[in-house]
Order: sequence, then structure tokens, then C-alpha cells
Amino acid sequence: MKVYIDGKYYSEKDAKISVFDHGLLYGDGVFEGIRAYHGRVFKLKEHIERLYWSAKAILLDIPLTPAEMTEAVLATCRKNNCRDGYIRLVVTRGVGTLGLNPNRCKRPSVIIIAGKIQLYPPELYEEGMAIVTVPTTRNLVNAVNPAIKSLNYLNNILAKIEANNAGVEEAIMLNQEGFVAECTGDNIFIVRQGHLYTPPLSAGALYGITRNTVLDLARERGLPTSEINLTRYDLYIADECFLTGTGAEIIPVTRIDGRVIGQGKPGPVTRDLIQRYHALTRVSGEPI
Ligand code: PXG
Repeated sequence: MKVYIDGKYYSEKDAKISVFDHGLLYGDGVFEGIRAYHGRVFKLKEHIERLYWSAKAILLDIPLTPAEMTEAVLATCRKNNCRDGYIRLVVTRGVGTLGLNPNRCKRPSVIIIAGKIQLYPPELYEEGMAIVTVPTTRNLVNAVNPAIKSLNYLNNILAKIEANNAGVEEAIMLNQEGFVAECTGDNIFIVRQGHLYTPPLSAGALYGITRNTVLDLARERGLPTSEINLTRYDLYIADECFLTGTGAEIIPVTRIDGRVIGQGKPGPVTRDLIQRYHALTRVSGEPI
């Protein structure tokens, strides 16, 4: 594997950054997780756009234009013969001093890794997944806003550990008001009486690209959609529930906090959206 760092390619062994990089010292940086399918990078424009939004929010000047960044991602895929895979794009604040002041960091570093994704076990896509609500709440929107895809994922990692401790793969995180925000690396949806619901972004969630794609696919299919605050009660009485993310795609949820959701198996709307999503990944994306 060849890893892109600041315009050069390095072998996996030599792909290293400084211990003085504030990305490491303080989690000061931003990232994206992108998928390639069949020789095309899916939703590349949207991922690049979100990367620059995240960077803008933390006052980080990315040393490449969005067009140069797009080309760097595609070039890294070509270099690695990556046709189906997972692309991790990271921009760190760069090398600085041991103080947290970012103005000591001269130049942000850009890292692009074109590798493989580790998905949820395949049987969970067939049978559905059990998830639980965890005590760790989503970050406040007036702190590090959860809309920023920053290198500071410790809050989500704590929630993931709490899910693992409960014997499940994913956690539902509530916001400070007690409404459902999202999961640790996925957005959440429910279906009830022929209507699709997902929490509004203001509940404290990442502006998920798969979330947007699913809302589009649902509208195309004539399924009414609403972005409204959801409580745990709303999840429990749903007919169907699923999670969306670049890595997970669309994964059915059939048990929440010990309550069986709907019929206890992936429902018809979820299965239809999964098919539509796969169909879209087969035909769209930026050619590598
Ligand atoms: N919420 C959070 C907190 C995320 O990190 C999503 C929602 C889904 O967003 P997208 O734009 O991907 O639909 C994410 C994204 C991984 C992995 O390795 C995680 C994500 C994406 C790709 C891989 O766990 N999270």
C-alpha cells in the first residue's frame, strides 16, 4: 500500500507523521471516510465539501484547493489499484510545539489512505442488529459541534465501548435534552406507518452523506420523510429501524434496549432502500 502524505507517497512502513503533530497531541484536525465501488469514488464531491466545512469550522486552512484534493484522492486510488475500498482522508493541524496554541503549527498535513473497510458481520445485514442506548451523550452543539468530523472522536469511542460492554455493536447516543441524536459512526432512521423519520441535524448529528442519499432515495420511491426529534419511545414503537453510514451503508436494526422492533427482522422498506442504495453505488461516483 502507498500512503499519500503531503504530496508524496510512502510505503505503509514509512508512512509516519511527527509526534509533535497537533493531530496526535490534541486531536486537532478533521477527516473523512469515503468508499470506492467498481472503480468509482462514491459521493466524492460531497465528502470533499464536508471536509472543507469541518476545516472551516475549526479555522484550519487546508493547503490544497478542493479540486487539488479531489485529484489527490483519485491519484491515491490509482496508485493503489483501489477499485473497491475505503479511503481515509485526514488533515491535521500539523507540526507545532507542546503548547496547544495552533498558531505555532506552520502547515497542516494531508494524509490519504486507500485501504479496505471492515464492515459489520454480513449476517447482521440479513438478520438485523441489536443496539442499545448508552449513558455517554452526544457532544453539545455549542462545544465541539458533532457536525464537525474532527479527529476528536473520544466521545463516540466511549459510547462504542459502552455498547461493546453491553454485548452489542453499536450505541444510540442521545443529546443533552434526551432526544435521539445518532449512533457512534452512523445516522439513525425509523419507519412507522409508511413514513420515514430521522432526527434533525440540530439534534446533534453528523451531516451524514449516506443519510442524505437515503432521504433522496426515499423521496424518489414516494415515501414521505420527516426530520423531527425522536425519543427512545419513538424508536421502540417503530415498524422498522436502520442505521446509515459510508462504512455500514444501510444496516437493519431489530432490537433496541431489549425491545424487539417491528417483526424482529429487516422490514420491507429497509430492504427496498438497501437494494436501491446498492444499485446507486453500482452506477454513480467519480471515475478513478
Ligand atoms: N455519524 C458519525 C458520528 C459518523 O462518524 C456517520 C454518522 C455517517 O456519515 P456518512 O457521511 O458516512 O454517511 C459517521 C461516519 C468507520 C467509519 O470506520 C465511520 C464513518 C464513516 C466511514 C467509516 O467506523 N462514520
